Amino acid sequence: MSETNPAATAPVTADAAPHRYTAAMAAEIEARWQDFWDAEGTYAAPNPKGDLAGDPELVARPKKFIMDMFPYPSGAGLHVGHPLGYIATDVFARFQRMTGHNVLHTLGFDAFGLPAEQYAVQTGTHPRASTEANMKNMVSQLRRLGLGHDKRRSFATIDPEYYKWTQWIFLQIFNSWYDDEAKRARPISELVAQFDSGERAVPGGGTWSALTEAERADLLGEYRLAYASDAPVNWCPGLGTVLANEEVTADGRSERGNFPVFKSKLRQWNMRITAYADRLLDDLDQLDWPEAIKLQQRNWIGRSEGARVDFPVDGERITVFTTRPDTLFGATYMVLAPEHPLVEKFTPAAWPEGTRDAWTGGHATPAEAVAAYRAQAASKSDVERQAEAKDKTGVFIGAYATNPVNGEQVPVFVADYVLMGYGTGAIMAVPAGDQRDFEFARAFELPIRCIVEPTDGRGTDPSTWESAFASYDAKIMNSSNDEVSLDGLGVVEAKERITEWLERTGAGAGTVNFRLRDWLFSRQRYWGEPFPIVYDEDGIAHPLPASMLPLELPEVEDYSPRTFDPDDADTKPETPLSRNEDWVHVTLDLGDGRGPRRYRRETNTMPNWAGSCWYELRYLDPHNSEQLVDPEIEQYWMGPREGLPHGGVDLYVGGAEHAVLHLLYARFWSKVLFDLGHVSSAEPFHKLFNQGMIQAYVYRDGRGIAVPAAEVEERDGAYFHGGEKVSRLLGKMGKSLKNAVTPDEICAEYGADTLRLYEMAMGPLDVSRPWDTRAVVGQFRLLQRLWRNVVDENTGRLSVADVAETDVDADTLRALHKAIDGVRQDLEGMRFNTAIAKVTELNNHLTKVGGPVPRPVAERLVLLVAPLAPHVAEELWRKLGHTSSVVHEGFPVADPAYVVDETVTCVVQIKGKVKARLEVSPSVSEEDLEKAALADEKVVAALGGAGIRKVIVRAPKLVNIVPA
Ligand code: ANZ
Repeated sequence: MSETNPAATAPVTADAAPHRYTAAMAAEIEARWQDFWDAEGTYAAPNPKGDLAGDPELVARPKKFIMDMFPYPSGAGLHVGHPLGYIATDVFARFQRMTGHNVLHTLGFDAFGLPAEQYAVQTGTHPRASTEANMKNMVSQLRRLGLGHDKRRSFATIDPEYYKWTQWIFLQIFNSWYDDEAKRARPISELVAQFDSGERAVPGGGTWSALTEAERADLLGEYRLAYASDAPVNWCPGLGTVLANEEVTADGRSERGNFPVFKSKLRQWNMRITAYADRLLDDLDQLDWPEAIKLQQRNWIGRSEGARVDFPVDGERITVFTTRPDTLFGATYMVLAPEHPLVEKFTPAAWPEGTRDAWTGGHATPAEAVAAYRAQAASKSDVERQAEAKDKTGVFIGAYATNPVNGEQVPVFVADYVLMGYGTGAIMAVPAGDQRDFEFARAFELPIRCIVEPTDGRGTDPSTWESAFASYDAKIMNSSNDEVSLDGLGVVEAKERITEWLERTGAGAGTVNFRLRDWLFSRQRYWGEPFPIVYDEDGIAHPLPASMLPLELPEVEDYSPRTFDPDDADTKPETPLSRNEDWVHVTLDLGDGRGPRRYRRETNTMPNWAGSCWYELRYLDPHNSEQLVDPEIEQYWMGPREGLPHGGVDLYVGGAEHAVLHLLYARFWSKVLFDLGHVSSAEPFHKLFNQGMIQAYVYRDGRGIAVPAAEVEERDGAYFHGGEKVSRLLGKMGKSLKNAVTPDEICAEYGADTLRLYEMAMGPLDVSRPWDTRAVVGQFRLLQRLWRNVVDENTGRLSVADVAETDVDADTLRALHKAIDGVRQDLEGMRFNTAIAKVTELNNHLTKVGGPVPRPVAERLVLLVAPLAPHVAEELWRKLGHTSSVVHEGFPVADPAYVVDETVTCVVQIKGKVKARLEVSPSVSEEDLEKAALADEKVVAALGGAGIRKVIVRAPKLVNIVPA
């Protein structure tokens, strides 16, 4: 894609030939076929039953469910970067239709949530009005691209008929618990039955029937998969809402808006996603997803194996989580997170005898020291607290705990480097083995005991060390008591032995800890799904019966969020829905035998991720008002496939930024719905593909301000705007950087088929690529040549030679069948750029041969192009005399006789000198090529038995061997 493409300056419209393929002709053809497809319902995918039932012959075909991550209806509309994935799935879906599949492909809108709301607030319009206007605009932009969507299946998450079912799923989750033994969710009524019958003991003793209603509600709240809790949450005053961990960046700010986020105790709804941590982790292995995304999910779930150890304190105990129980003999103090609930309990009225000045922070009493330290910690983000480089701070709480392994009394501190949200919020500190503990111990003059023999020559006296010593390849020392000795063992064996001892003596147990936290599920927003929950006069939460769904969003005078000074951690959220008193306070008969009563509605709304947690299911059966989805229809599209325990969407394409948000949440909901018997697949998306980004050049003037890219001129490799030299850097495309190019502009100038080809030809789909408007014309010219190969530009009539395939020259047949074979494989493998290269090659071959193109060749050329440039393909197919749409034609099949295996020559060098030449397949793997080279007679002879130091392989053309 050269900037100085000579073709770029040639006119593309003004031309003598009256029937040449021009932008005007493309516009006419495209509009006509888009109307035709709509009128004919060409892309309707039939269901096996129900209101979308259809052609049984199509239903009987193998199915393909191909899906995009649906868009937010943003006010800015689409730029050319947005449809990259949509075009790719469309090409793939069209190819699948032509290879005999019943293809479900459609697109809805993810229309609740912050972006839509912020846009509404900025423009002073109601979110529904602005969201709907934005959707309308995007629908027409997308229609212009000729995407083959089954429009009957489209919807927006803000449609009450859709969010009715989002609310219904919430109720299923609320009304279930996770049975750790059965390893699945079960209805909460079954748990109640267990408590009631005595099969399961009521925690704290007593019987179920003796509990008050409030006590029962509290107890069940400990089990429900959706529950309200007072745990510290991420409070973002700048946005005026609480956020999930997944929405907080690595440096402790809001992913949206980049505001500070604080830990604050607020009663909020949560989803018990942690119950599914193991399954979310294990089932990843079965998914056809990019490894990078799987890795991100694995890291986010963060499974650590270790032990819980109890340290007694005054008849109570502090439980810690450690991944290194083998270092227990080196634990010389303990740390509680400042927010730890036991801190108050263990803090005595006065400093104990002999407390060092350095430990008190200069405060008169432990309570004062702790309160001051807590206030200081609350104003920091988790990341700031954990920063490696930072000076370690903390205060002694005035209490000592007993190290169970040696009976030693160890002081207990609060320090902010221990987080409440991980493990148990308490640690045993092993300064010799953990760098943070080491630094803290140095700062607070705490003992450091060498319990792992250093292997780096530093010696076993920690007073001479400059850092902790951490290694898994060392031997334990100084670690024995009367019952157990770890001395001389390696880390792995020592862990096993001490865990055994902990379990035997009841001092602890082996355990697995996860980094994953429960999903904070409420937001202080207007523009989201209302919770189907009401509270009675005692504050007990009751689910609405399904018959009361959807619970529609009420009108409020002011829907904007209440935001605060971004740095003021002491603020409290306010929900917009609470402003509508009439809606909040209601008299309802919930049908639970209690008759009509006064209730207060929940005024939080669900997070914007809720609607995207299950939308794939609604595409299947979009108008069902009786069920989430008909089981037979769900089974047809999503059911488990051969050899795999799950089914799911066959191809899901979207950006990599959703790795631990949407993609984790949607998997969790699928698993709950699966456990409760509503769906047949425990995974929503079988194959995931992340498309790259379309980047664009950003031009900045001397002050660093972006100037409109369209106005920049290039002269001798430099860039100028209004005479001033400007800098050029590759960046994101967008309005704010003044470099957005819209699909509308490109469609107007060249047509949608050209835009589609250009986007697909830019490079491999998963790689980011720079947009270059000047290069688009290259694909336009391809279509012009294609047109010219089939149609007489002067008369507009078909100009192919009506001959049989047997009369076609051998060269052309070879070119044709190689192209068919290659394009077929490329489209199946989603290598759209190389598929286009092969079509181009065939088309150029026909141009070069000259004369009318033989009909058997022209027809197949058109079919090859059809998935990529569907409008022009339809038009040419019609011109070729067919009366049916090209969409359901069979994709050409290559005749193997003409697809002779191509080979390339690989040079084998030894110490840089050519010793042999091999004929190999162009797609040979590096391993195979290395083997072939080393096995070659000439190479073996040249090596003369010498060993090999190194082999450098550059498949398919070069192998360089360096003998020992
Ligand atoms: C003793 C020890 C000795 C530790 C040693 C490490 C090295 P991962 O691997 O991430 O699971 N830890 C536990 N809970 C914590 C919390 N709430 N905040 C901060 N740190 C916490 O890390 C687990 C280790 O991190 C635990 O093992 C604990 O320190 C610390 F040579 O215990 B270890």
